[in-house]
Amino acid sequence: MSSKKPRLPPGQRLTRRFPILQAGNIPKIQIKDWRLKIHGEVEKPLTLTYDELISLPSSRITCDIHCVTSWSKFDTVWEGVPFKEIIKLVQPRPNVKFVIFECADLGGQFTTNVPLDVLLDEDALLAYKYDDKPLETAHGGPVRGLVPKRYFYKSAKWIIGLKFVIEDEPGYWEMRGYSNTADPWKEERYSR
Ligand SMILES: Nc1nc2c(c(=O)[nH]1)N[C@H]1C(S)=C(S)[C@@H](COP(=O)(O)O)O[C@H]1N2
Ligand SMILES: [Mo]
Repeated sequence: MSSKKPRLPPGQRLTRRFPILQAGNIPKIQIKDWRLKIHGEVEKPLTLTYDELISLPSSRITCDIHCVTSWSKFDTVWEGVPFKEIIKLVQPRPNVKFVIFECADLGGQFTTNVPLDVLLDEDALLAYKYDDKPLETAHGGPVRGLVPKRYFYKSAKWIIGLKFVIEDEPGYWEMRGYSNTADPWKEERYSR
């Protein structure tokens, strides 16, 4: 008997395409105008330009992604700054438990919330390349969050802010019936 974990989470279908999904319109952000404001409960708040971000230590990872609408895509290749590097720079206060990803779309109203411990994993990135090319606008460029261990709505496109918080703040989809924890392996699609 094999106890090997299947590669496709429960209820998912494999796609070879890369669907483009967002709640509103795709915002246009010029790299020269892009800023990432890192704030909240941190010792050293910081605003990064694109050049400053890409000069930080980076990693290139291959991972599978899983959308709550039930498509999964295997072996996606990303490059970006591991979230851990951001933590080193800003030094969250000891009681910080969540990070709110703040995005440029929906007039700045799209957010998603991720527990800090999930972002300590090596595969949690601020991604600026996909398939070894600059991240396309449609997929969240210049920079998006990548949190492959959660459904893909936790991977925020067009990020412009990271807010470190003590109390959880459910984001756009999390307030609209989707799971706050969003673990594809437990099939946590909807909130109860
Ligand atoms: N800023 C922002 N990020 C977002 C979304 C969004 O509407 N706005 N949608 C989420 C959802 S539901 C999914 S499935 C993925 C889709 O990413 P993709 O278009 O690169 O496939 O982005 C996530 N991140
Ligand atoms: Mo999604």
